[in-house]
Amino acid sequence: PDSHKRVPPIVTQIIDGLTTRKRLPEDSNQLNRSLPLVLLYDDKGLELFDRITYLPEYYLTNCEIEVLETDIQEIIAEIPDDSDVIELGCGSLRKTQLLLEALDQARSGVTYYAIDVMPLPLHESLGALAQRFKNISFVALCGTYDEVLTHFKKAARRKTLLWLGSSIGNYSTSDACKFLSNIVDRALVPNDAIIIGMDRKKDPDVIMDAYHDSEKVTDEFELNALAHVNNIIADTVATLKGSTSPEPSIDGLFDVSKFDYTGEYDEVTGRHSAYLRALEDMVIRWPRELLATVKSICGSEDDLELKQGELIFIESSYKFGKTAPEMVARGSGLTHSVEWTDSRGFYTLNLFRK
Ligand code: AVI
Repeated sequence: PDSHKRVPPIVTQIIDGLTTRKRLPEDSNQLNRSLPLVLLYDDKGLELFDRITYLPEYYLTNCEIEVLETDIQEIIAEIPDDSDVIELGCGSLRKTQLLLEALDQARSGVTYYAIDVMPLPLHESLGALAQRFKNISFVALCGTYDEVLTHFKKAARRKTLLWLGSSIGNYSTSDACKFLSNIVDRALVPNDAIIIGMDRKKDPDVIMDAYHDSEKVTDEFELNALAHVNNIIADTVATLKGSTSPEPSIDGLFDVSKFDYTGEYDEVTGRHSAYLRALEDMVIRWPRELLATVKSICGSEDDLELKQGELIFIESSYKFGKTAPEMVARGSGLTHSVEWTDSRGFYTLNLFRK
């Protein structure tokens, strides 16, 4: 009867998102089932996202690299000797290398901290970099930002946080401000800096192409969230049953082949929304071991019924207007001090100070 107590939080979030239809931020009428964004980033998802960053249509990465290449001297002028550079969510480090190369030549005593929730990619990529740069010390910190960042407030050294890749766009502006305020309070002292990559609003066709590439890597990336759900559910059921490896008879919740990926861009809010769409009517039965949890979350043990065409919301990717950096600054206790842009004005790097 109390088995739901042993159910991991991600499973309760999955059940809650699938059983209740919620309003998207800034959307007055659309109610959707949803899945948590983190489901996009298992090992397979990280690999697919890395492939996305090399696609010709996914201009964000190339624009960020262009800004880093063009304005690198101005950028590193903001980062003093003997200071800490702390990157939130480091992924493949392809872009960070540009910054590190310049710092390695022009500065002494800089320590680069990479913070990520995923231990493996973090150590692999950092090890190689640490070999190359002789004037920079490297530290990999694995954990949530909350766990890790508090440690920095006490340090006497100046700090520059990096939040690149327009990851801020995966949050609504109010959630981004909450996230940043928390970081500002926990980790920064006056004059510390944070550099944030922000993708700009632009021709909707360019944005739609970036999220609907011709090789369909994005489709694979978004649909992989369903396979990830299946793995999590199968593992949880196996654990609840007390067996060591998931039974082959339990393959999770979804038949992934019965879904496709669809997305839409709204020019007014600047939001690209990604959804997983049911290709036919389906009835999804909850595993017996999870029924108590399902009931405690939504009040019934009913099967999950999806109608053909029904959408499960998975990801927002916001694009920002010209005044957005000021709004972000105001909402999170920072001042916006510099903006660097690529030649097409597609993408900006923004320096904020506490
Ligand atoms: C990680 N994040 C900023 C990417 C984005 O553009 O929202 C993830 C992504 N989703 C689809 N393509 C890339």
